[in-house]
Amino acid sequence: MVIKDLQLETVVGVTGKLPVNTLPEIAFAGRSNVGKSSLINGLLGRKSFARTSSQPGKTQTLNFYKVNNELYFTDLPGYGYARVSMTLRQKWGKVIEKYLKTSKQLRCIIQLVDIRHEPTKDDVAMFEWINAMGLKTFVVATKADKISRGAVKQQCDMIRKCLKAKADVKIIPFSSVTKQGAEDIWKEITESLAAEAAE
Ligand SMILES: Nc1nc2c(ncn2[C@@H]2O[C@H](COP(=O)(O)OP(=O)(O)OP(=O)(O)O)[C@@H](O)[C@H]2O)c(=O)[nH]1
Ligand SMILES: [Mg+2]
Repeated sequence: MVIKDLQLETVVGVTGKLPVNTLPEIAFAGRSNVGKSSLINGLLGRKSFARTSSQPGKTQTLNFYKVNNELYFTDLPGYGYARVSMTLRQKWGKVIEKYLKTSKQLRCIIQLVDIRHEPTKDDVAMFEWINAMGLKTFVVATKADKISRGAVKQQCDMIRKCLKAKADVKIIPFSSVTKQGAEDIWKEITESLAAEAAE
């Protein structure tokens, strides 16, 4: 997709009101520091449009990025960030859950996991929840530049097994450094938008 227009349109905090959008939404879920904001930048061909940080917990709001007046990317706060107080974590969890449950425009949730490690308990729980809700999903294994090329397939197989992802769920390795995987991810996004339009 050629990116002509980009806007951070809505920012929702823990007590904020969720927007009622008319364009389709694609959400990015994953634990803190896994690379959600970096993936968004990679897909949009921008260096630092979505704010990233080496410190976990950078994204503390739901950010709706409007792309070409065609769709939204929803950048979600990361889960599993221990240094945020329990109360705040619970509040975030509630806002995220409310969004994923009530958005009428959500077409797909991209589940991010770190390609180097076994998915955490939170990753598994999130993935199970997405599937139980019947939402369309696929997995992006981030930071692929940090392992050898030969290890990529092996790690993706390990991730599939841990998440108990069915054979038709894609697991796409991605690197925000080399941008490997960006095209395949865009293809999945475009397909999930087209699937809805055809219904
Ligand atoms: N080498 C490498 N580093 C990456 C990659 N993706 C993200 N990072 C680094 O990982 C750190 C966290 O990235 P973010 O994109 O801010 O992660 P996030 O999931 O948005 O984190 P929160 O907003 O805290 O939930 C940053 O230092 C990034 O530069 C990647 O593909 N390769
Ligand atoms: Mg972020």
